[in-house]
Amino acid sequence: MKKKSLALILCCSLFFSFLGACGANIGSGMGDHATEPATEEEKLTVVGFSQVGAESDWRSANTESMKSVFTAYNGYELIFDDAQQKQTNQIMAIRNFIQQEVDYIVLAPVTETGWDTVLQEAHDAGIPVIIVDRMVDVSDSRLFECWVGSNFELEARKMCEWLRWFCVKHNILAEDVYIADIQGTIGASAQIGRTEGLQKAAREYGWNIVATVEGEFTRAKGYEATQQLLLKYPKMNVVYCENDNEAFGAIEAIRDAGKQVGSDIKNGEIMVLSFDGVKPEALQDVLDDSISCIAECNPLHGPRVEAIIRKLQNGETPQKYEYVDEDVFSAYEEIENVIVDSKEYPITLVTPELIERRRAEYDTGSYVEELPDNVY
Ligand code: GZL
Ligand code: ZN
Repeated sequence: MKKKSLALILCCSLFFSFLGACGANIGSGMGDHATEPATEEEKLTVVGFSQVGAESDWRSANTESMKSVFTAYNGYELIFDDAQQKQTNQIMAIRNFIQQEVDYIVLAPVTETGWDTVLQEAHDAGIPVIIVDRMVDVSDSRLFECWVGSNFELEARKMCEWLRWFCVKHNILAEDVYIADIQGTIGASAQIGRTEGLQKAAREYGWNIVATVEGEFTRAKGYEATQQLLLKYPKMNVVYCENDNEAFGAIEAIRDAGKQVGSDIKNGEIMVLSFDGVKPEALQDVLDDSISCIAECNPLHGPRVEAIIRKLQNGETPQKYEYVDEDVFSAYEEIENVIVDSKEYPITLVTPELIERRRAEYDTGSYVEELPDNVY
């Protein structure tokens, strides 16, 4: 008997120690012991992204670029928040990210000011913050790791150089140019830079700015603003829209008022200028001479932000400010480039082939920029 019971005890203890070794929950009266912690490579990097809203095609493409990169397949968990263009919602989202102890916070700030307090909270929580698109105006730039975005005033200066050359080539005198500026969201870096660039060029070249009105980067406001401008300023012959969605609204309002949209301002057409160039439809408008020139604003920040996070994870120091590459689109082959601060920027001629290529990229969501290799 003794031998048998001894053998039984021995094989039971062997059996239980075997179970314990493979982590099975053997109800040892110690309560459920934790499941195995995710091994290093399985642990996803959690990124909290506070996005401005969904006011424009640009914004949707920017969101798409981030979502297409920060996937579980790539080792990320993305917590996405749409702030409906309200800073209070963005501040709330950042505080939620801090509570959830995310690994990184990405902020696309709706306007430049009002971020010091909440970015200090993220800093104190030891969560790195990356700013994308517009700039934040904070007292201490250590409150964010880096920024990825556009040089908005440069976009405007390229646009205004194009307009200047267009006038030269078509013998249009500066005093015969009457421009209305339909601004983007007031206080957004894109609005500040695009408005400033136009103001400086108008002063330098002698153009008349008949009005500067708010357009909030939306089609509806672009339509509404243009309707009023047409009534108040019959001499207006250039509508400077600070993004494509405003331009789409302006084009519709000009046509609804029975006027002609186009670059032939000497013969009564009203020229529309715009920024972004994201959707194929915007480039089609350029080909149709409904929009005379678009200064591209590149929304593809996803791959660049991901490259920054990987550098931070590797203990490297990414460059503080990273400007994305941007084009200028026009249908006028007689203007091949513009010069700003003695640097030459080529003008990309819009053709049906370019539009088809852009449509294919856009429709298949492969609208992901090929990064210059210096970014990785
Ligand atoms: C520019 C971005 C602007 C776009 C608009 O980087 O902030 O906001 O030009 C968007 O289309 O709404
Ligand atoms: Zn011409």
